[in-house]
Amino acid sequence: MTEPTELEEIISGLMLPEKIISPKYFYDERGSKLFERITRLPEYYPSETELGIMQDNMAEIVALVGEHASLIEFGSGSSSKTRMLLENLNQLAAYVPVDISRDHLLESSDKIRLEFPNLEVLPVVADFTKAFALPNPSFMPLRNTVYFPGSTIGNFAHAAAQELLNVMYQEAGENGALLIGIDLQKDPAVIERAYNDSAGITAEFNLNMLRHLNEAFGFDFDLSNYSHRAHYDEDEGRIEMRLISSCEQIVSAGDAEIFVADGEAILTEYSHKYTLDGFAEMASSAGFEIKRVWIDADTLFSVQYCVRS
Ligand code: AVJ
Repeated sequence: MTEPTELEEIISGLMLPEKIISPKYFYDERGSKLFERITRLPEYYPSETELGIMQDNMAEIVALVGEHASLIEFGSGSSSKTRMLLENLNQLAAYVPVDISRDHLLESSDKIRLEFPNLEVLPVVADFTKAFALPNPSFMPLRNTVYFPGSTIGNFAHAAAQELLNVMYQEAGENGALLIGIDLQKDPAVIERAYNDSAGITAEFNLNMLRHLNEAFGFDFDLSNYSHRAHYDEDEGRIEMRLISSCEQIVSAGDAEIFVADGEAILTEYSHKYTLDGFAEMASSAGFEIKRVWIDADTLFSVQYCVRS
């Protein structure tokens, strides 16, 4: 059996009784720029809060990671948190960013090389939801530290998040560790504001997904017929982002035609928020022991250091 193409996958998602498009399609060039703008919005607390936590606890983080570690980032590593870590960690054996999007990964790796000329940067093009082979740095690392900032794990439903932690455990290897950003459950109003910003950037980011599908896969979505909706489901502990159709319409790509009803929703993203216990349980099922949890004064966000137990 051959694997479905990306286009086939997108079309099957749109044929489901509850239409869905994967959040990975947010991030074309325009989408990545819009996300960067989101991270600077006053309402979008996660980015600034996580950066602050890292800043306030950097000495301890550096001591825990230790010398001659290999830092394996799940994602392409263009964030300011990554740069701050690289500036502070002592004698890293290597920095290994892992991302599926080759061009983006190699571009950001080149930037990191320019900024850190003494650092061995070894990008890996891979889908990090499945186990992948690690490169061999010139200096044998004393340990692998997997780095996964931004609470990006929140995009994954429970089973997939658990599986991702299992992969991280495997990649960390003997003696390895995990440094991860985890957004916390809190007043729903605070969370909903972060995904319904007053400048409308999150709405633009959400709608841009349709533009991306038009450009990359030949869909004919009319963006003016959809609007942004983000709702926090307190029982599930997650933000659910959708695009709502404002009329009855048909969208097509090649031979495929998809009927969209007036008021129908397309689910574009889950962003799970955790309790400390909830994340601890998942981490421990994967085989990690949580050594340290840093939290900001308003208990919005956490950065956690876990070791293989
Ligand atoms: C990049 C997945 C962590 O879930 O908060 C921001 C993406 N979506 N605003 C998040 C996002 C809407 C973000 N992550």
